[in-house]
Amino acid sequence: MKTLIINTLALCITLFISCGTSETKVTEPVTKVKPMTEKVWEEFTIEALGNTMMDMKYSLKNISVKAGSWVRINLVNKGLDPAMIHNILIVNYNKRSEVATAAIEAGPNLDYIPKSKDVIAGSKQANPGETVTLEFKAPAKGNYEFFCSYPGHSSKMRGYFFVK
Ligand SMILES: [Cu+2]
Repeated sequence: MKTLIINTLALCITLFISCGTSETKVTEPVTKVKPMTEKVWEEFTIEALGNTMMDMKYSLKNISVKAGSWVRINLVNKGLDPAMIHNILIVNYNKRSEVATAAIEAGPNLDYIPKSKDVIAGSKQANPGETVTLEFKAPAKGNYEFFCSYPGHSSKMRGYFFVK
């Protein structure tokens, strides 16, 4: 019995040592992996203003970012009326109306973000007083549009997004 215990102990020690050795071998290539390049962020804060379908608007009309950057948009809903629910979608140029129509079908469960190749990015909905943040990698150089896809808002709440 004693021999068995000693043998087991010896085995454990052997395993421990061999494990230790193989571990150092494994870690070596990991240290050679290049560190990830830092993301360059361009940050914007857009206020959603107004309390009626007539006067609602974004505080920004144009957004311009550098190609290759990451974009962070903070959408601050300054509305007080419970009907003032907003989001923000970035879409391909000239596709605003088309995406706005598809957004109604997508509905609130999808935050009015239709599954479409013309949608670059879309935020969650912000209720009055709330802020939502949208983060995405800037698409290829070119002109894009942004708008609120909450039903009935797309013609009043919109602007242009440029990647330069
Ligand atoms: Cu809206």
